[in-house]
Amino acid sequence: MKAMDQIVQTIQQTAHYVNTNLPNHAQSRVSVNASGDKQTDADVWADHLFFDKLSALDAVGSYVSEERDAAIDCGEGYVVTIDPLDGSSNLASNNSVGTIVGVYEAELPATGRELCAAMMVLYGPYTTMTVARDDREIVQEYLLRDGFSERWGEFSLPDDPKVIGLAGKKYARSEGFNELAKELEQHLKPRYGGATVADLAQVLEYGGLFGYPATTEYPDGKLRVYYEAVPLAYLVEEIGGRSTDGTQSLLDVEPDGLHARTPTFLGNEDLIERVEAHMGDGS
Ligand code: AFP
Repeated sequence: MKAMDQIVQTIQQTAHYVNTNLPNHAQSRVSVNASGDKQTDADVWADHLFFDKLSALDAVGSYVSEERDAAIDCGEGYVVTIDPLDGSSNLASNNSVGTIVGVYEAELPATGRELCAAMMVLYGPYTTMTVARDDREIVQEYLLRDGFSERWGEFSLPDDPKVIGLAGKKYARSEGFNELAKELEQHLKPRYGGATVADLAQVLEYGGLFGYPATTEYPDGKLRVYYEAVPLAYLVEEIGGRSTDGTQSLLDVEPDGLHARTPTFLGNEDLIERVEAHMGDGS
């Protein structure tokens, strides 16, 4: 089997297991990890599952997880970055969570231009997995049920945007950003849930904009370059959408460490242009 197929299948199989066993983590305890982020028992559990399965593959040379301080060397092969359980604070309220994966042929540090695949799993009322690969023409969505992964459809982005999901408390965001948000929210329906994969899924279904800007609490934005922003930007750009950190595509961001953060905006081209026009004037 091709090395990339091994990785995709392993993520699918592990996601099935995560999906089936998430109820055991409904009341996950919260602690703080080494980089100062909240970490639940479920984050640690999912990280161990994905590590055990991925590190056993010949295809994987390095495992780089949001839940770990450093990359784990597994031999020769692709560098896999992962947020094993994105949005885990949503477990307490029984809202959706996800898994985000990036696959690099290059060693890190690298920009998103070096990605050769990205995937996201959404554990919602049903579980889906979206896969973008540089050796495939289309971005494929799979429905994961009864232990199988069915090809479900091709991913696309509607031209006529309908929804907007913006993070951050108003008082913690810049005045300029709040002005832009106010303008956009006149025409787009606000939809924000606090798990990037789930929030992005709404944008991909209905068209629109997802954004986590810089705030006073997170001056560089909250989302991690390697584990959230860049792999999701790859998925969105592969289907004709755009991404930005305010001035450039997220695929061009040069992270200054494994846990670097970035302001993150993903969605329809015209909305990303409006974000860039607004932020370009110093807002
Ligand atoms: P958790 O995994 O700690 O729940 O964080 C999720 C996340 O990194 C991302 O998925 C969300 O978009 C963002 O944080 C939500 O942050 P706020 O709680 O500040 O809205």
